[in-house]
Amino acid sequence: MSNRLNSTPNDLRAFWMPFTANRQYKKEPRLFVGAKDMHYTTHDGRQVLDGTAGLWCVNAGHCRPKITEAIREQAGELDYAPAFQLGHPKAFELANRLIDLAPDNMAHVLYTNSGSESVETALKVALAYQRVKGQGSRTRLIGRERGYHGVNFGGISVGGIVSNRKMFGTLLTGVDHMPHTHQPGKNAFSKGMPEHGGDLADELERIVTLHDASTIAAVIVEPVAGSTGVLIPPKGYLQRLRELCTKHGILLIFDEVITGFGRLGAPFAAQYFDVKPDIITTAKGLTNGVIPMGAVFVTAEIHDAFMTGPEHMIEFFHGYTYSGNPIASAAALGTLDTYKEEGLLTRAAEIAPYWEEKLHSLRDCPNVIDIRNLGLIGAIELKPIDGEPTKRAFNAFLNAYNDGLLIRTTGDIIALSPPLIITTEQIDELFDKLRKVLMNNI
Ligand code: PXG
Ligand code: PLP
Repeated sequence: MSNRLNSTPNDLRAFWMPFTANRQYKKEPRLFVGAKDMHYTTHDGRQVLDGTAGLWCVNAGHCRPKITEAIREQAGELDYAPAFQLGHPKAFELANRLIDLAPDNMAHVLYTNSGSESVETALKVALAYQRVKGQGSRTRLIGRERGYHGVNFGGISVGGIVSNRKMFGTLLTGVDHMPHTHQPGKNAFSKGMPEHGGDLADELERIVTLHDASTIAAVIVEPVAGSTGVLIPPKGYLQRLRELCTKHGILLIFDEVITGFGRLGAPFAAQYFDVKPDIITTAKGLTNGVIPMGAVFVTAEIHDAFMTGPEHMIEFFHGYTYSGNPIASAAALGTLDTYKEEGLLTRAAEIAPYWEEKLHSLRDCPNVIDIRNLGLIGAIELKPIDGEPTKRAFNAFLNAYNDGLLIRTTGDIIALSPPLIITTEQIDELFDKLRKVLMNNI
């Protein structure tokens, strides 16, 4: 018998789904067939309130007309233009718009197609920069435990999520990790930034002592760790990391794939925390999640270091077929217009106090062992069921979905990150639904 599946259009077997319990899913599939603003429509015709902005990316809400129209128009005008040695106007226009929004030390943009590619690009820029500066011995990359930097080899090497690493061999060599900042014993139920743990940044000093600064190219961290289950940086932590990187000539990379484009109430976390990294990685909210695209921002100092040698020579041997793709660029411009017209890149700052109050009101629900928040991000950590880790949160996810609410779970942590257009009434609805789920013996 052939190994080929006898496929009909609605046969679910051929698609090996990403980060999914495939067998469970295919027994009890959940499909979205439509979306508008704060809601998805399911295949069985129900409305689901989007508590997660898709996967942290649909910051302006779903099917927004400016974005849809920009894509439609671009597809009819210029579908594709080669990315190497050629260009098209919207990629340049977008880069300028992004630099206007970015922290004021950022001067140039490299395009990618995802957060994972943004991370690979940033790590390569950092290594190559040290080399063009005559510091070729700086080859080490420092990440952090529980960090998520996408799924490609560089990203999982500097990342610190064990299940994303352990199956894939020895990864990149010359990588070290700082400790994560999660200290539930001291910081449980903190509102906003935790008091304890700022000194954990000094672990970088220990790593520098171990390897010597002359071997270290860059440190990469998420300003707020998202994927691992939302870890908010302790007070003073990011400032201290910046000081140590500057002192030792190490580049600081902020991975802002989740925090970028308004999630905290400023365009970027670097601005929210008032800490200036040397490189910023973005994706997701750049196009409202609608078309795959990422962008890496770098300082003038980094860019200019490459601009040497004969002018006909390529300065940086890196790029993707789809870097700055016309339709993605148009989608990003439509997205930035939408953010601007509706003040969405600062809206989280206005609504965060209400969000925080409602989120922390779930503290009395059974099995809740921690609640964390910043901007329009929230997390509820549940006590695992004995011998069945992740099951309680997964049950919560299924029950919430059936009750018309989309939440995201990692391990036994529920993560919330709604579109930035959420109203206070919808925040009430979200937490009423979630309370019901948590009270219901999951
Ligand atoms: N860096 C960070 C900080 C991320 O959060 C990536 C890189 C990779 O982006 P791409 O576009 O390659 O997926 C991410 C992505 C979750 C979740 O539920 C988080 C991500 C992706 C999917 C789900 O926490 N983060
Ligand atoms: N694999 C092959 C065989 C290719 O020719 C290319 C690009 O030309 C790639 C991978 C990389 O693809 P992309 O530029 O879309 O990342």
